[in-house]
Amino acid sequence: MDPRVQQFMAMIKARNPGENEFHQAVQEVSESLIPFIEENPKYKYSKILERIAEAERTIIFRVPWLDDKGEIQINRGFRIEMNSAIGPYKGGLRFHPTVNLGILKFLAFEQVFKNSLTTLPMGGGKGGSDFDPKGKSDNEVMRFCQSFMTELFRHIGADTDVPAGDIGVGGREIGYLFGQYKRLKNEFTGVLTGKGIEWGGSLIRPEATGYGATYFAQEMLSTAGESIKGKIVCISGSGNVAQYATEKVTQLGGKVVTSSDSNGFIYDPKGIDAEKLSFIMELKNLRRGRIKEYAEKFGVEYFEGNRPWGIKCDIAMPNATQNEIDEEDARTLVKNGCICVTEGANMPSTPEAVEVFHKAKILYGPGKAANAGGVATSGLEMTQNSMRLPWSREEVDQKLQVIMKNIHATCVIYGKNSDGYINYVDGANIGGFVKVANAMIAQGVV
Ligand code: NDP
Ligand code: 2IT
Repeated sequence: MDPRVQQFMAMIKARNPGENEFHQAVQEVSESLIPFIEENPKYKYSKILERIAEAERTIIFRVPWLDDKGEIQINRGFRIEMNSAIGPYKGGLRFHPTVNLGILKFLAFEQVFKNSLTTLPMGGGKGGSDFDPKGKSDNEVMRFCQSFMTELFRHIGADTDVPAGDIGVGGREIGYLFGQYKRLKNEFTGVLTGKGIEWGGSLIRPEATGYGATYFAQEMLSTAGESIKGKIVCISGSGNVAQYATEKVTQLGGKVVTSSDSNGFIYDPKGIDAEKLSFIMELKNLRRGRIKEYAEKFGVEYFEGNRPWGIKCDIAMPNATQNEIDEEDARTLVKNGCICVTEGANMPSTPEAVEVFHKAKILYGPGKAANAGGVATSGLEMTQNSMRLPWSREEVDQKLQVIMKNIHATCVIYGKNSDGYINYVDGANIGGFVKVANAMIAQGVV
């Protein structure tokens, strides 16, 4: 490891003990940025890297609620307000039993660079709770969301901090959170994104992360004279991002052969077409069941406790969670002829897996670039809310496509090596950094 990175990481680890995912995210970014900062000393003297790795504000709170049996339950709520140099804090809320401070800090840190890449005026933040929505009734989820917002509301606002969804937080949860915010503040504002279409939401926001990751894959493939048409695609996850990635890949002529949840994956060699996808949407979004049911319904194989990366594919789209592709999975993908990895999830590949992709010189689009379409469309929702005017589906989709093209172009500017290989990790990290860093310098020591 570069001794300068080693020294910086020793400081980060000492200040943030035990937060492994946060260390992982900061190390990846510092490996790209430290050489760049050496060449641009104004960032060094202003200690931008040291400042950017320290949250502006961290809020941790108790979330008590009553379950259906009348028993008191206690969860922990968080909001990490990471950086507001270029706009109000912006980023999702995750409700999952694995949520802790280190995971939300890694997500908030990534969000700063991702939001900058979108070109829209959004700072970075992330929040959530260790609450597990699985197996809870709608009423329990509502009472939890109301209690969560009863504390969070005093820290957020349309010009301060604008949360949205992430794992375990979809349209239902955003509805309950928004209702409680409005009641407490007596204000109807764009304080959350991912809202219902009848009450301030943007068309295409539910689709945007999965669509955007597919558009990004398209851009990467075009640099190699390739396209999605006719390609076999392995997708992990079966939630919001996975569903709409499956839809867009299929529309563009690719064949998605896998879908998964935390219990296992299904392999459908004929491809998950529109009809089968609507079964997944109903299964996951309404009945809240397990992906295993797909195998029973359509007579395909189900692999309990496994991830889909052993299935031969041209394109891999990890759309579930962090560190879901390890070194061995990456080797298997490359050995099986995979030419492109586009990350709908945040940090789904371990550092060792990323090294395998880079050594094999395949197209590798890291989450902060590839999945930025979701937050970009949240930014478009904020614009529509401020104007109090809705845009059509086509208009938003068009803007999303332009934004994904621009993010790709930024990655090429900052990530192209002398041999022509595009290192999208360096491209996204440096491309996302410059605007935030310049804004921080302009705003003084704050
Ligand atoms: P959802 O909650 O809608 O879906 C998550 C999916 O991933 C489910 O299939 C879930 O399975 C699976 N999953 C979650 N945790 C694990 C785990 N520990 N191991 C294996 N599988 C797991 O979330 P989203 O689709 O919104 O988010 C997916 C990823 O995309 C996350 O990394 C998120 O941060 C990222 N992302 C989301 C954006 C958005 O707009 N929603 C924007 C940008 C990135 P199960 O049902 O069994 O839990
Ligand atoms: O990781 C992400 O970018 C999100 N979960 C979406 C954030 C947002 O504010 O739309």
